[in-house]
Amino acid sequence: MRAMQDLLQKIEAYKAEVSSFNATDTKQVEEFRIKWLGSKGLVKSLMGEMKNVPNEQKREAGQLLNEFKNFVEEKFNALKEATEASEQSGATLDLTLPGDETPLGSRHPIALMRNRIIAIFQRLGFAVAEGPEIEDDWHNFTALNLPEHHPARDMQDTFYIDAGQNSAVDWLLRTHTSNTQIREMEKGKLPIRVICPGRVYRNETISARSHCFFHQVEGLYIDENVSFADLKQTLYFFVKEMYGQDVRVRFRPSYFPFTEPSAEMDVSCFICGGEGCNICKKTGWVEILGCGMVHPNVLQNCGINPEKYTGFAFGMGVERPAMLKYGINDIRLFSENDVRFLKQFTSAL
Ligand code: 2U9
Repeated sequence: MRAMQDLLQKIEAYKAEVSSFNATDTKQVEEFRIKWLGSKGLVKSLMGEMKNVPNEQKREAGQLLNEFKNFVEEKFNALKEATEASEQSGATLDLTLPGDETPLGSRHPIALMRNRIIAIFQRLGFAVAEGPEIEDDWHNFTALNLPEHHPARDMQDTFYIDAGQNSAVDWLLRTHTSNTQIREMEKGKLPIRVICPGRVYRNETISARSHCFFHQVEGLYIDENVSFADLKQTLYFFVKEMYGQDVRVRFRPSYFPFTEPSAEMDVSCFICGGEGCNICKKTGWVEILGCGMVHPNVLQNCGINPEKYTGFAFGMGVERPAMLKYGINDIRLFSENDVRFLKQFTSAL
């Protein structure tokens, strides 16, 4: 009984070994033949074990052994045929062939534009700061001098988070990256010169022109004796680096609760050069950012003495300049993750 069992086990194991064997040249095929089918090979030695099998099982054992021998011979013929064919056609391994190309990802156009903006301000000594997208009411609104009943706080414009009845504060998705500057100011280390990129959320209907989330880069500079002249020079440098040395700039008075005085900055249209086109709505000017001197109340809210320190701040969206630069006509493309869209952009910074 045992002899038959041993034989069956060996045949199974040998079959697995033969099946998984592969050869790349005729030399390996010959080694295979000697090992399995040679006069001192494993098939012969298995045959020799027949003598230990009891008589009444000899017939069955002989059949199995014959099947196994055929199996090895078939494998040998197949290996021989394959290697001879490839050697005759000269298809040996060509080490000079180029390797498989590694597919490279690409940078998202929003990241490309954001990095361009950041790099310019970094050259002026601004550090990058990031803050949370889920924020409390203080850092997003109250500290920024947004009065309690300001329309921006409305449920219509802001995504509030239901944190349950016991929550001591109102939680929301930040509506601008200004929460990050507030957090920098609260740290109490002066002077401050930071640039704050990030995603912000507003409760808007999604269309080709607006989305319920988008990206901003905001900046803040606080020190003794910082003036509106510093603000203008910093932003002049930025636009000339961004849109070329010939670009013209104009400031228009504006209003933001967190800056006083406040302004919006336009550049001469970089599409038509100021002649008038669809992008600048025939005005020759394109609005690119808002700015102003930090309101004394905002400094005070963060424990900074407005008698001693002053500062300027500015903010801009990333989507619009990216759409203009890359000729993208629908803001929704940025968040659809369609590879046909994404792969059109470079993998460089
Ligand atoms: C602090 C104090 C002041 C940031 C500013 C703007 C003006 C502005 C908009 C541009 C287009 C937002 O993306 S947008 O819709 N931003 O016009 N942002 S001043 O002022 C600050 C920020 C933080 C502590």
